[in-house]
Amino acid sequence: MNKKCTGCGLSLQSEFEDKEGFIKKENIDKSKLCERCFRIQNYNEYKVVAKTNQDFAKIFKKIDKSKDLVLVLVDLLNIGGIHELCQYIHNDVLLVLTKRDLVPKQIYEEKLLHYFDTLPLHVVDKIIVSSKNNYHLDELMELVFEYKKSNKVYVVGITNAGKSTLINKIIYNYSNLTNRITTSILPSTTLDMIEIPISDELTFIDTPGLLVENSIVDKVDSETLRRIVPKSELKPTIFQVKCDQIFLIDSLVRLEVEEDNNIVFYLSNNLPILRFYKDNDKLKNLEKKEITINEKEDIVIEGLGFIKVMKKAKIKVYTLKNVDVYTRKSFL
Ligand SMILES: Nc1nc2c(ncn2[C@@H]2O[C@H](COP(=O)(O)OP(=O)(O)OP(=O)(O)O)[C@@H](O)[C@H]2O)c(=O)[nH]1
Ligand SMILES: [Mg+2]
Repeated sequence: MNKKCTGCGLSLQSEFEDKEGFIKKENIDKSKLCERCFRIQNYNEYKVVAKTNQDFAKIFKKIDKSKDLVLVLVDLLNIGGIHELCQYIHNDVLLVLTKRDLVPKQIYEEKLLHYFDTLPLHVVDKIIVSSKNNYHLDELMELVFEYKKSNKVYVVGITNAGKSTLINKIIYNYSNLTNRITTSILPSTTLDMIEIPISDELTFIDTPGLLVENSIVDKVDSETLRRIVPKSELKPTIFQVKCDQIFLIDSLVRLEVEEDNNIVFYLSNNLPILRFYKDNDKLKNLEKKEITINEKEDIVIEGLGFIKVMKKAKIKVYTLKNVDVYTRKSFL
């Protein structure tokens, strides 16, 4: 059998129920989706698949051998992992910064675009889009036609960057196709390449996303994940810190700030932030990291969000085991 699931790209099979691509024998003629995609699309029920980046490296090699244009998608609120992705891509790249609707409106787009100037990629052009709001999608299509060298255009990125959502919007806006690629808030939704022929001149190819190691997203249950993933424009929360203070983010992070400072939290609006003026033991059982941060840098908690700190400081961050915490030049 060589029929592929139109949701995740895997070959369909009806022999092994616990393996990927499974579909019941009686459904094979009438359905285009494997059971996992059917359940995500219809019931929002997700079965986690254990993938590694080695599984995907083979797929990326195929892109590298081609001369086709590649759209590299970067989720503006989750830019971790992008440097790892760069090592796989040596084609011409159209850099597409996604999920504009989640970033505060007043942020200058030029500044956002500028931040990615030094990526080790052959970037022919850059654009900021929102698939959710149809923002700049016509402009994106114009750029694709301007720069494509063949009929094939690959869409790559870190898992959850929004690749499949973007292609679904393109299918809806610019083609007569009716299929829908599976999308979800969980990592590794797309599992193999999926070719989407938009017209005779243009086929988009969706690809599985690269996994970011040590991200919080694969260390929490699905209910917590729903709170972590931002759904609406981020409302930054600003705190003026005077002497020792403790901040708790949901049940996921404890932050100890010891000197006067101003700090801004960029997190999903659904994550509660509590401030304490007196010492307590809450969330002290989490893994502690001592971070030295310079002025106008961010502390990134991989997969959760980031915290902008205005003055040089030493800050203690407690969070889940094996979640990366690091500093970077301030982004927003
Ligand atoms: N607010 C907002 N959410 C978006 C946008 N694009 C995608 N998303 C959400 O981001 C999550 C991931 O989207 P997908 O399209 O499945 O991401 P992907 O890059 O295909 O992920 P993998 O297949 O796992 O590599 C989903 O919950 C989408 O609804 C956008 O423009 N705005
Ligand atoms: Mg996908």
